[in-house]
Amino acid sequence: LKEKGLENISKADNLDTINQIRVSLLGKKGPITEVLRGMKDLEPQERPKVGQFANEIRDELTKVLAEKKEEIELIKMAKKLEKETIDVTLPGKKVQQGQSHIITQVIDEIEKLFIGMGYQVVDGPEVEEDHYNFEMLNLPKDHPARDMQDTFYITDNLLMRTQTSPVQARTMEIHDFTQGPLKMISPGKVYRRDTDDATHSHQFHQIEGLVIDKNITMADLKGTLQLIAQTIFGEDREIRMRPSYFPFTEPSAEIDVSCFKCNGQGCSVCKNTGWIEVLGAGMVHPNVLKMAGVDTEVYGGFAFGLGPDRFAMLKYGVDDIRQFYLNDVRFLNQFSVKG
Ligand code: FA5
Repeated sequence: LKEKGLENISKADNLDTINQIRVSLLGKKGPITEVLRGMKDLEPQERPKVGQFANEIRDELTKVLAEKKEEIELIKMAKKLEKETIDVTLPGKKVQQGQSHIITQVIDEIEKLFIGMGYQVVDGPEVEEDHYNFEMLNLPKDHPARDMQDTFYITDNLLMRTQTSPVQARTMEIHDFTQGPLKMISPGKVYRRDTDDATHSHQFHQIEGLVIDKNITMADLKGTLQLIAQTIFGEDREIRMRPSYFPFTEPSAEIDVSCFKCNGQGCSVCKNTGWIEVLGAGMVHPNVLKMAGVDTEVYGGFAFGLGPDRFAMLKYGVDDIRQFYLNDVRFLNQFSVKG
């Protein structure tokens, strides 16, 4: 029985067979249990011998079964590991990398230019008080020019800022002129109840610029604006200054840039004029200076507000502003930052 059992065990190659052998040899109905159970029918002097012999066989078979079981489990594990080997020569999956948005790139470029000229970059709230968005900018309640910028109101006195100009008022109010002139830019999002079309969005960006010092003239403003246009668009793009009106500047001007590939013939973005308006500017109105507590006998300055969305359209030949807000990566990936 033992020899036969050991032979069967050594031939077994899976756990099911091992289990079957264990049950058939050592189970309740197996031969060894039967021998042990039949001891009571033996002569008393034979019982210890038979008992010891049966126990020895049972212990040995139990031990060999356990060893074989372990061996089979090890082989099984080795086979599994072999199957799961990683093929290091397979090409990996490429992780999609993000990049800064085309408008952020334009804003960064303009910021860099102004930081280089000693301007500070100031942040302001997007949910703004009527007081700073309009009143401090020479636009009292009921002023007709408020209609120039259709406003999203939150309450009577709170609104989504329609322009970055309130940051001018906030900064002027706290600037200590004994420490030197004020030179700042302020980039950020602005909101208007404009109907979306190829050149208008209800949420867009502006960069405000403000310089307050002694002896500032319109020539300083013009030179600064020319520098911006040349830096962003290159030498070959034309700019023109048109007289305009803003309640917070006097005199005021609007600046147009010649359109991409329009060659003066006109194109869709420029509504067949060959030009697109990219910024408003002017000499800071004395009322604005006075309201912020600036001494108009000593100080004056210029201000401008430019639209980076329009700048990006012109720089890259994008013919619809809505492209910037669709978050289509096929579009955005075309403007990856180089270097
Ligand atoms: C202003 O918002 C003035 N605060 C600018 C200013 C600042 C003038 C300081 C004088 C002194 P305006 O509404 O023209 O002006 O907007 C300025 C620029 O924002 C425009 O030239 C244009 O480039 C951009 N812009 C205006 N409306 C939209 C719009 N709906 N979508 C995209 N860009 C716009």
